[in-house]
This record gives sequence, C-alpha cells and structure tokens, in this order.
Amino acid sequence: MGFEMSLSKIKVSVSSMLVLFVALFFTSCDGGKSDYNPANEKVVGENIAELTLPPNVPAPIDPHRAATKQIVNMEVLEHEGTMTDGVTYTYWTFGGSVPGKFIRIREGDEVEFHLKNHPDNKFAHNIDLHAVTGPGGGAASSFTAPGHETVFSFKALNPGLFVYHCATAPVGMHIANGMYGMILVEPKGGLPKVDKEYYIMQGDFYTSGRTGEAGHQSFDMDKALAENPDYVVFNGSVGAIAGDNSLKAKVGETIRLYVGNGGPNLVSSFHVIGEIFDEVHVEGGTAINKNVQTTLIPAGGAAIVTFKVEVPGSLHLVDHSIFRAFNKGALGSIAVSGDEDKKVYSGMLEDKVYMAEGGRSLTLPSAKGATEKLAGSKAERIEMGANVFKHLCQACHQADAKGMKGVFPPLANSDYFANDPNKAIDAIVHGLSGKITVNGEVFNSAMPAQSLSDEEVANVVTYVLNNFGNKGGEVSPEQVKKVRASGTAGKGGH
Ligand code: HEC
Ligand SMILES: [Cu+2]
Repeated sequence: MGFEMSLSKIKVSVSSMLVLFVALFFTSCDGGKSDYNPANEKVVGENIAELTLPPNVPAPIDPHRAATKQIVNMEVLEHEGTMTDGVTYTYWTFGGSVPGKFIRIREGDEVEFHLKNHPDNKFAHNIDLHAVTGPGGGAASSFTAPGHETVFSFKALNPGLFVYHCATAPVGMHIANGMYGMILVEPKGGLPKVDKEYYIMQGDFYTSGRTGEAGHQSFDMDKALAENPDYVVFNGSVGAIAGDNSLKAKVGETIRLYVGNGGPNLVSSFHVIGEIFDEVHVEGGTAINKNVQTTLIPAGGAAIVTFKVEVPGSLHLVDHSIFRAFNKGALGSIAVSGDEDKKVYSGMLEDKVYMAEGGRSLTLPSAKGATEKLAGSKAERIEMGANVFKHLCQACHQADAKGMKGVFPPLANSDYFANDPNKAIDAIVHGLSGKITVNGEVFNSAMPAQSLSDEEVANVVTYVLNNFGNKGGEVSPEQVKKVRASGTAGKGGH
C-alpha cells in the first residue's frame, strides 16, 4: 500500500515536471526575449521615416511591423530665432528647431541616415547619435560641409531613448547653439499605449549680454567655459512650452514625456510640480522606477516619464535647481482640462490672516547695491520700473496687474492710489495689511514690505502709474524717502 502510494506520487511529480518543461520550451520559442537578437533580425522593405518638430513625436510603431530600412532625411539649418521677448539668437539646428526633429524607429530597424547641410549655412556639421553602435555614433562618417549631403547607415541594436547631437569642433559651441535632439528606439513589440506623448529637451545657453538683455545676442565662450548660463530652457527658448504654448491634456489621460537634456553643461533635476511620475525609464533605458518625484537627467542623457493626470489645472515643468526655473527660463506647463475630483485634491478650504508673533515681515533682497544706476529721465524711470515690476510685483499682482480675485488687489486702474501715489509708496516700503477696498472689492490680506531702494520704489510706482490704465504721473526718490521716514507701519483701512 505504502509503496503504491509513493509510486503514484512520483508519477504526479514527473508529469508536472513535463508540463513545466513543455511550457518553458514554448515560451523560449515564442519570441522569448532571451533569444531575440536585433542584430540578426531580417530587414523587410524600406520607408521614409516621419520626423516631427518638438513638442510632437511621430505616431507609435505598429507592434507587428517587421524590422524595416528607415530612411532619415535630416537638414541642418542655421538661423536667427527668439530666445525671449526682445532677445534674438542665432540657433544652429537639426531640422529647423531646438531640439531637432524627433526620430522614432524600433530595434532591429536599419537606418539610412542622410545629413544635409543647407547651402546658406556657414559651418560644417556632423551627427553623433547615441543610438548608434559605431565610431563617433556616426560622427566619423557624417562630416558635412555647407551645400553637401552625406549618407551612412546603422542597425538599431538597443532599445531606449537616445540623444543625438553635433560633434564638430568646437563641439561645445555646436551643442550650445542648439544642435541636439532625440531618437527613440522602441523595443520589439512596442511601448504600452498611452493617451498623449510629448517631446521636451532642456538646454543651457550662453549669451554676450546678461539674462534678458535686449537685442541680438552672440554665443559667449567664457561663460560657457565657466558653465554659467544666462538661459536654461525647455525646447530652445523661454516660454516654448508655457502660456499659450502649454502642452495639453485631459483629466484621466496618461501622459508620456520623452525628456532629454542637450546640455552642453548642466544636468537637469526634472520635476513636474503637482504630479508624481508613476513610471520613469531611468536614463532612457529599460529599467523602470516607480513613484518618482524628481528624476536626474544628465547632459547628453534622457528619461521617459509617464503619469496619469487626475485633476484639472496647470502642471509646471521645471528643472528643480530652481533659480534656473524662475530666473533663467526652465519652466514649462501642461494645461489639464476636465472635472475636479475633490477626493484627490480639495482646493483651498480656508484662508485666514496669520500674523506671526512680533509681526516680522518678509523682505526680499534688494537687487542693487551702492553702485545703483539712477534714472536720467521719466522714460528711463518707467523702463527701469518695468524691470522691478516683472521681478517682484507680478508674482502676486499678476503680469497684467489685474490681481487675483479675493487675494491680490489690482494695480490696474486702481482707485486705491489714483489720487494719492503716496499710498502706493507706503504699501511698498512699509507693507500693507488689513481690510482695504479697491475698485469696490474688499481685500483683507497682507503685503510684505518690499526691500527696495528709494530709486527702485520711485521707478516701479512711476511705471505702474503710467501703465495698466492708470492716470500717469511721476514719483521721485525724494518723495519715497519722505514717505519712508513718515513710518506709518503698514495698516489698511485707509
Ligand atoms: C507677496 C505678494 C505681493 C507682492 C510681491 C507685492 N504685493 Fe502689493 N499687495 C499685496 C497684497 C496681498 C495687497 C493687499 C493688502 C491688504 O489686503 O491689505 C497688496 C496691495 C498693494 C497696493 C494697494 C492696493 C492696490 O491694489 O492699489 C499697491 C499699490 C501695491 N500692492 C503695489 C505693489 C507693488 C508696486 C509691488 C512691487 C514692488 C507689490 N505690490 C508687490 C501683495 C503683494
Ligand atoms: Cu554642428
């Protein structure tokens, strides 16, 4: 009896092992990843690759499409573009944009790369694609003089998101002028489906004038060597993916961002304010990290980030080395439309005045020191005041000076100081809190005293008086000095 029982047990285990072996055999034959070698995959037919301008990416590759010969036509263009309002720069580009046109292929594809250097260009260029296995990533075979076209080909052996860039000497200068972009090599079988895909690349720029200095700016080699950029931006210029150019999404959608960093110098602490990355293909490779707040993207590197948007609003994309975001341009946004979900995010439930014991007010460092430049005319005062407004006041009172309902009163057409500019001066130098009425609307909040010189206060008040539908006029530094000395520590209810 005992013997029979153990015999039947053996039978059972042998047959289950057989099943296991058979299963293993089939999975390894059935396109099992371990056996697949893209180097050996047969290439079927040819196709002219669709390239897209940022922030767009070509459509996903049909997961059933065979490895194909992909013909990539990339034209280098050197042309003037806008860095930010009033500032132009001569960009060198792959395909006309910074970053250059996006290339999308799959592993196993053979790429026949045509690099065309426009006859009007002044410089020779080449291309190093990090997706290439071969000398210089293609650079050794693609040096192209203006008015020439070179051709080389490569087989995509590794899936991932890869940077490409120019590698012609001086390499740093070619990259600093915008010569970078990305190529996505999809794994065989493709990436999971998502609702929206976008293409973003950070880059640092070095201009002869300081940040914001108007006019045409040329490349500054000394600043580039010191790694001290005037601009750090997404997609080639300040505001390229912000404001009216914001990326769009709807509540409930899953978004995939192909994010790269062209450098030439800085690494990016890429972060989306108000979101958590559900998944990150770390460094653009195959490994996936989950639930990430900020992902580091090296110069010449990339990441694929995916997240679902649950609530409406503006999601701000930043390099979390935060001065770059708010002072040098590394700020973009995704405008998410759709219905609120109060379970996920309540919105503000309460806003009460809070005065710390001792009533110390926040102060911001004055931009200028003893060597302050004085305005020589009213026009100059207004111009200099515009700068103070932009860097200080508009954060609260908004760029159009219309304020924010119930929170920040309008400076536009404000009846609060219309007949007495001293009230505006008083608010700035002493701060202002308590109940005030502006244009018939009640505000009960607090404005901290602003740490500005008499000159700067005169400038910004004069600027405000002569803009936004206000009555005009001019305020002098002497007048500010008097109001400051009067010392009416900011109380509202005027
Ligand atoms: C941190 C946010 C903040 C900043 C920065 C700020 N303000 Fe204000 N400001 C306020 C708030 C809040 C009030 C209303 C205070 C109250 O309710 O008593 C106010 C009130 C005022 C008023 C009086 C009300 C009106 O609308 O006419 C003036 C004038 C004014 N601010 C000018 C400025 C100027 C000029 C600057 C830049 C130099 C500036 N503020 C910077 C928050 C700010
Ligand atoms: Cu180049």
